[in-house]
Amino acid sequence: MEIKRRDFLKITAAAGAVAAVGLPKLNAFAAGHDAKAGNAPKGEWLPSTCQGCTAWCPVEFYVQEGRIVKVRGNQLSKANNGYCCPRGHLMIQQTYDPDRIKVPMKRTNPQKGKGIDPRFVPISWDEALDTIADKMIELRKTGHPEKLTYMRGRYSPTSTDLLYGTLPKIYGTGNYFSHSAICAEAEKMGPGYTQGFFGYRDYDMAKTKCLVAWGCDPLSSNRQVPNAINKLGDIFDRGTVIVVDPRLSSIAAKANEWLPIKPGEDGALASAIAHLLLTEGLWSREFVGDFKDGKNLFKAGATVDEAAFAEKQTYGIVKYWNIELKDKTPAWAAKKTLIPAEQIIKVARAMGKAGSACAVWMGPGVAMTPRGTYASMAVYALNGILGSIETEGGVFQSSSAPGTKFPEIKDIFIDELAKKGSKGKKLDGRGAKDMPAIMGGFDSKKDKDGKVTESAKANVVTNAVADGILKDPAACQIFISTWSNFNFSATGAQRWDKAMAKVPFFVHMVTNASEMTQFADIVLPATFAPTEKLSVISNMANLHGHLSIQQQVAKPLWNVKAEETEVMWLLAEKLKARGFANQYDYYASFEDPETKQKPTNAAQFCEIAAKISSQKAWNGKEKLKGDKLSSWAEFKKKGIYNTETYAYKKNWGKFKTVTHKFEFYSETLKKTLTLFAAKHKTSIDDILKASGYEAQGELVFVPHYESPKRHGSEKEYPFTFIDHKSRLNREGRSANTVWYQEFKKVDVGDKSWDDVAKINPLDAKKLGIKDGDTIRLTSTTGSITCKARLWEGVRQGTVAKCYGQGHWAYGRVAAKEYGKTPLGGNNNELMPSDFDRLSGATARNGGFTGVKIEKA
Ligand SMILES: Nc1nc2c(c(=O)[nH]1)N[C@H]1C(S)=C(S)[C@@H](COP(=O)(O)OP(=O)(O)OC[C@H]3O[C@@H](n4cnc5c(=O)[nH]c(N)nc54)[C@H](O)[C@@H]3O)O[C@H]1N2
Ligand SMILES: Nc1nc2c(c(=O)[nH]1)N[C@H]1C(S)=C(S)[C@@H](COP(=O)(O)OP(=O)(O)OC[C@H]3O[C@@H](n4cnc5c(=O)[nH]c(N)nc54)[C@H](O)[C@@H]3O)O[C@H]1N2
Ligand code: SF4
Ligand SMILES: [Mo]
Repeated sequence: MEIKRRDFLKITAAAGAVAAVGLPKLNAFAAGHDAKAGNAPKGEWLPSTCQGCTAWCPVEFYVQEGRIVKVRGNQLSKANNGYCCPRGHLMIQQTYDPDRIKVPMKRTNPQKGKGIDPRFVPISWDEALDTIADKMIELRKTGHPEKLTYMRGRYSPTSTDLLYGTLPKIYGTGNYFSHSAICAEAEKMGPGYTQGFFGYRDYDMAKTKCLVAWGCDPLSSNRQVPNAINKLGDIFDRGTVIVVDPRLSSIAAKANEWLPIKPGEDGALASAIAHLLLTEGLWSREFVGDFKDGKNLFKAGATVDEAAFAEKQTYGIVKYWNIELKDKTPAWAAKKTLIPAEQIIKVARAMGKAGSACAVWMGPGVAMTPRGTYASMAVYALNGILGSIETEGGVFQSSSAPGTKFPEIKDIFIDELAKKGSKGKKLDGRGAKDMPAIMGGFDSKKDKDGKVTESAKANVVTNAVADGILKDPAACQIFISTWSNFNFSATGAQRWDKAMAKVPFFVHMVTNASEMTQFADIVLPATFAPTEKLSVISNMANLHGHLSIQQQVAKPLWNVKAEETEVMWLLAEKLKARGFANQYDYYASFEDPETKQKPTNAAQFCEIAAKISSQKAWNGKEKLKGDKLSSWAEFKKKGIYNTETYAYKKNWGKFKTVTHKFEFYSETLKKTLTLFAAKHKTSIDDILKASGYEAQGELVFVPHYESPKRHGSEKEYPFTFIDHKSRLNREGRSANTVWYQEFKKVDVGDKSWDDVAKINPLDAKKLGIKDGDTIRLTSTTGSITCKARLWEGVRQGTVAKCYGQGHWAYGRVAAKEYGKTPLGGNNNELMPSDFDRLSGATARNGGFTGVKIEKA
């Protein structure tokens, strides 16, 4: 007898209900004090926001007698339907981590380097901020404020403006950098240069008939795990789940079709699927249009006359066919991708059948690769061909929540020195001929006389800052960084160890003394954002945008402060006392939207800032179609404002591209590159070549296949390295909790309390390696040691390893020996620093790292 999956679940659920009679209700906590639980103290659920990953989930903490004991999703959230993911629970251990930085500290060992004891000693907040202010004033006196560098790692989307958006501008440095280029910027190139939307997408999972998870695992990571876990099951009932990933991920293990692609060959697969969708007539007539006489002229190998096709919401489908797709058959792609042609055809047909209810969910595995811009465009373009842009079951631009910006930083707050300092060349080398970093397209500015100046945007190149410092150490005299750990999180991590050792004065504002902190001169203990910091977080999922409060849910045990608000206010006071009042004067000009009062201390400033940024959601003055809230107090109590549901086809006819269409032939990229090449007085082809791409001529402007790049010869480094996120990684921040270590085995193929490289058993046999052996992985950049895990979830010739372990600092749990010996090995010491140069993003995926494996 065959029981359908759904029926099976119904049967087991019914059986479960019987068995559960007499047991405590699963939601016992929700009721608060439960008589049956004995003398359990009364508690309450308090809302805040998790920032363990970029889902930024609205959550609630159950607090008993001032202690956090449990976590769940905010019951009012439409993004996560009241659930949090497994990582959400780790927040309790992160809050109460005994290895947290408890007070400000200063370094007493002038020597800096990996493994060198900083000999930190405790100091007061006053002494710490006095020291920083003195150094900052001293540097300004030399006339070179641009020698101060600020880098943010993770941040709050609103209060970051009070540090990242304010301090550099008023103090006078153009050297401020976000971590975003080591995050997922290349992913934005696909939707950006086709649809004019340089951002992360949302998905109508409740209606999707075919989900293609391509280079990501929405059940374990990516940007809306609770919603993905919640909705995936039903997609199987409606249609097909297809996964393109060289490694057997959680979602691949559940999928109807798993395509274990050869790393870095995603562009080939995308082009072949597009080829098949066109030759078999499976494109969207409503979105793309049709041949004028209704006859499909897309025949393999044959060029098509552009005049024969009438497009609707798109631009350049025939050019795309002629320039890239006509010869990219499934048989051609099968050789590149090692996916059988039959399977390519089968999945392309399933996608075509679902049509505009097929969502291609593209992730970093496609894009965060050398030359990733074009793979990102190629995979994303499938949504255009299928017409699943903003349709039922399709792919969406982010729904924005109604935030309010802080008051403008007027000219009176920016002195001449600051103006001069902000203008200089940036340490990250963005905009050089071989580093276009044009994520975002081009800018168009009109001056007073109506004259328009256009220029290509220059985006951040986070990982090149280390190179900038190494090239010219004198250019960085003061380095301030928050919520970051680039010595661990950035590829070619060894460069950061060298660079940070050269910085004469480094201030780190973090919760734990991780790898980067080992180089600090002053350490400032930061609030653990989700449980101790007041801010407002905005995001979207499940076709809703939201504003979610982040607040202190229990009194912090240690002397911690919020970096973007409290610390900035206190620092501004110190600078004012030294005769530089601009930052203070700017902050002091803020006004409480309810009481109209101006801040007079750090706590007031912090609260006023949160009120300003969230006011539209609760002031009753705006006509909003989402939740109804009537005061700041109500917003704080409920913790969330949800917008109305995102409307279908909202941007059809007005995409932010040059043509306002979905561009298969990107006039937007052409224009941006034309502006960029003109600035360098050279040709577009020359720029592409200098930046390491293969395309020349017209191919540059269409999504297309570029072959994968590899560091290390196949002979010396025969294995291709696959990096992926852990289901329990809260970015780089959870490895010092025992729950992370204890439950590490939830990563398919991994082991608890250990760090493993997953090797195909046939390869292991050839190498004479057994399961559990200690092995050494070596690349052109470095070596790491970990355990071997024999696992059939990777192809022969590849080796997969989770990112997250390998800490040599951070705390007693994360490191084998704090400050000295890592637990396992850090993938970023193996992966060389390389880029997708058109976006400036760091490469991590696409199998660009060749490694050799030896018994250690
Ligand atoms: N190999 C590999 N490398 C990766 C990735 C990968 O998948 N593989 N992922 C990349 C991605 S997508 C990203 S976004 C980056 C992230 O990398 P980074 O931006 O460097 O951030 P984290 O490593 O998460 O930051 C850790 C630091 O934050 C501090 N910290 C923890 N919680 C808080 C807090 O609430 N407030 C403050 N102020 N500090 C806190 C800790 O002390 C620690 O020093 O890593 C990237 N690196
Ligand atoms: N659990 C967890 N979730 C997170 C985070 C976290 O730290 N932990 N961080 C958040 C952040 S900051 C970000 S930026 C997002 C985005 O990040 P995610 O979407 O979580 O992506 P990664 O795991 O970095 O992407 C790598 C994926 O691509 C696969 N891959 C590697 N090489 C290739 C290839 O050549 N082709 C294909 N098709 N696939 C390949 C890997 O096996 C892996 O599944 O995730 C967020 N979600
Ligand atoms: S870790 Fe991410 S998905 Fe999980 S609860 Fe936190 S924000 Fe949500
Ligand atoms: Mo990220």
